[in-house]
Amino acid sequence: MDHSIPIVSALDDVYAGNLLQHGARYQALTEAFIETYGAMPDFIARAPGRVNIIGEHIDYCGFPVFPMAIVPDCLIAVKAVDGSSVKLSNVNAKFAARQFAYQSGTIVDIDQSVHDWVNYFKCGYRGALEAIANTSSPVGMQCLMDGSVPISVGLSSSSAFVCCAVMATMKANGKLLSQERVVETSVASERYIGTNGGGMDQTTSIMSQPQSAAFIEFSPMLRVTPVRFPNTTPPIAFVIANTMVESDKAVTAPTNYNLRVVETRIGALMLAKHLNISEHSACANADPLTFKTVMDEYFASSYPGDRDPPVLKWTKRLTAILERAEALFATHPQGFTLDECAEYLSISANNLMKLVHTDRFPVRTDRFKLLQRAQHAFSEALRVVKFRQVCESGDTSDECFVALGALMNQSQDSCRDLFECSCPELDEVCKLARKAGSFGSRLTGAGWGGCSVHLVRQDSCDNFIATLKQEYYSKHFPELADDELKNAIFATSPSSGAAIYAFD
Ligand code: NG1
Ligand code: MG
Repeated sequence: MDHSIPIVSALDDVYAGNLLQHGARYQALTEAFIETYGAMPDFIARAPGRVNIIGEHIDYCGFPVFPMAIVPDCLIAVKAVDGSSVKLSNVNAKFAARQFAYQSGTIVDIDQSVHDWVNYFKCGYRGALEAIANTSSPVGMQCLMDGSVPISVGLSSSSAFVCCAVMATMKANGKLLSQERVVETSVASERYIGTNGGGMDQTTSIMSQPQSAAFIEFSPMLRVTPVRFPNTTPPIAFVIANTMVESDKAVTAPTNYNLRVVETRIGALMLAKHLNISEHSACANADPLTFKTVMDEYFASSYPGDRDPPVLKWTKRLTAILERAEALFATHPQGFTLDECAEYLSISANNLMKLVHTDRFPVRTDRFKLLQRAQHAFSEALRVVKFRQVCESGDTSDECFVALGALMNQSQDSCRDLFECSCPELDEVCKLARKAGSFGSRLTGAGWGGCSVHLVRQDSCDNFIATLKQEYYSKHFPELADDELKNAIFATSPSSGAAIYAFD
């Protein structure tokens, strides 16, 4: 059953608990819109950023993840006008105004080689028009954006922007589709930028419920289960700390993000062959084969664990399939060359690259480290289901901090040692954070820089932040101004998902 995007005319539906600070922001955006375009906007589309608590680099493997939406978000004030040109301005003067016209046929072309901020809007605009099948006469749009998600730091500023552009374009054309359709459109749209992303960020931005994290399953179909953190005393708090190391996924994709996607895809193909999973059923649908699909196919016939409670079933399956993956990949601990993979699969190297979409997302490497990537993916999936189990166990003792924190620390070790998507600054921040009282510290988002997330007791948040400012920021970035520091390290709690704010 599909869910609809909330249309609200009161902000407390969107910012439970953070109302005051945001009322002023909407007021300022509306006034700036009138100044820019000489009229009131029809509506303001809102899509939040997200922090991934645990479950890294496994959404594109088809495994469940555990992120939560955060208060920082992307706002786009919109007025539909005659004609078919789109005007896009930004309250942040750093992003110069842009204008483009709808071109019948291609709708709008996106030059991936130019890293221009308008490309993210164009992705959403194009995806939305394709989704509502209105590529004949879209309305003209006057847009003004205000983004408060720090950019390229792993908090999904890019996905918040694309989701917001999708909703804005659909709403302006009078066809705002369901949450599920907006997610599907946004995931496909963001790939026009050139990164072969999974669906975690867009799903979290669009489908999060207030005061809850989201247990997101992608396969066999998209399913979001709101999960509240254990009601401990004092409450659990999360602090986000940006290493200030820029990691623009769109730029480093061929040796980082997109390469990891290809390694897990090739791993899934080889594992399927190793387990004699028939090509036909495993690759039934057009989507590339994932580790999750291989695992489901492998146990589809008969498996004793079927009637076990969820975590026990997951544990049995993931442990069993990881053993088989290790048996297969341990022959090449230094990694496999493309030819070795193609030979194992009895297909040409060219066909293999096509099968894993490197024609659209080129990668650069001479070895695919399949053993390490599989070990991370399967073990991370198990940590996610265990994390949810602790949250839903009903236990509200201090033990929750320790159990949840330990899973986050294990995730960081696996990201650093097996998936190799950490960096020295992230490792340093996590070490300092644990010394400063964090129960669990790990990178969040794609990694290779960007943000980290820390599980702390709410009553020690301020001391924790002060210690990290002392131990990390004042040492490495003494020139950071106070307002930049406010954006670099901050406490956060689950925010609600996307909404359309319609002036009553
Ligand atoms: P960030 O770092 O927020 O761009 C990326 C992917 C996610 C997921 C994480 C790693 C996109 C749009 N986002 O997030 O799908 O794979 O890395 O867990 O590609
Ligand atoms: Mg992103």
